[in-house]
Amino acid sequence: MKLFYKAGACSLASHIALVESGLPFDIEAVDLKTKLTASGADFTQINSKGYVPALQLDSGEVLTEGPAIMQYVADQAPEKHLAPLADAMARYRLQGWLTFIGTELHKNFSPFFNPAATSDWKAAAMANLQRRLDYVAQQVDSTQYLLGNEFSIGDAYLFTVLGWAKHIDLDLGKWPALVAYQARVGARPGVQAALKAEGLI
Ligand SMILES: N[C@@H](CCC(=O)N[C@@H](CS)C(=O)NCC(=O)O)C(=O)O
Repeated sequence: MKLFYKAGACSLASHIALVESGLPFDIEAVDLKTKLTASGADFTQINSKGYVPALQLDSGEVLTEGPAIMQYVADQAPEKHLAPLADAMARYRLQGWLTFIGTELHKNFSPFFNPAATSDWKAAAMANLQRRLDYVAQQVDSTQYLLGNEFSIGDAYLFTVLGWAKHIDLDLGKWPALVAYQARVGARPGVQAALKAEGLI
């Protein structure tokens, strides 16, 4: 398998999932401006949506959308418990988290990385982020990870988006539970390995 990624972008969550799965994989960086991969390939021929992450399977098939990629990876290594089994209630809770992180957090960070975003749009997104992070902080205050005491791909995704706060005017210090959570997830060897491979530490 090969993961197409950009350092520190949402593809980091899929990267963490791959490392935590213990499965063999390669990574290749993508320049999102030129849409060229590190080896010079036209990324739009790999993912016509032009964004990361994209996971090329050994069959040549390409899977896109972070939550789908992460669930695929988790299901290839069930012994690692990166996602509850497909028919368990906890799997639907995980999908709830992946949707929440994707739509309520990730996409409210997006205007801060979009040069065309207006200040009104950014202000509305920041207000949404503050409200949603209040909720997330309450949730992780009493448990180690999103689903309880076991790390899951939901944590890979939440950790990744929380990492963007330092690039915008969003001080996570307001939520000690989030700071503690970030440190807890960030200390995992698999997370450290993915950060290192992307040149982030
Ligand atoms: N819905 C997609 C969103 C992916 C996405 O937002 N990727 C960003 C990086 S975090 C990107 O590659 N943006 C560049 C672009 O859209 O051209 C997913 O969840 O995988």
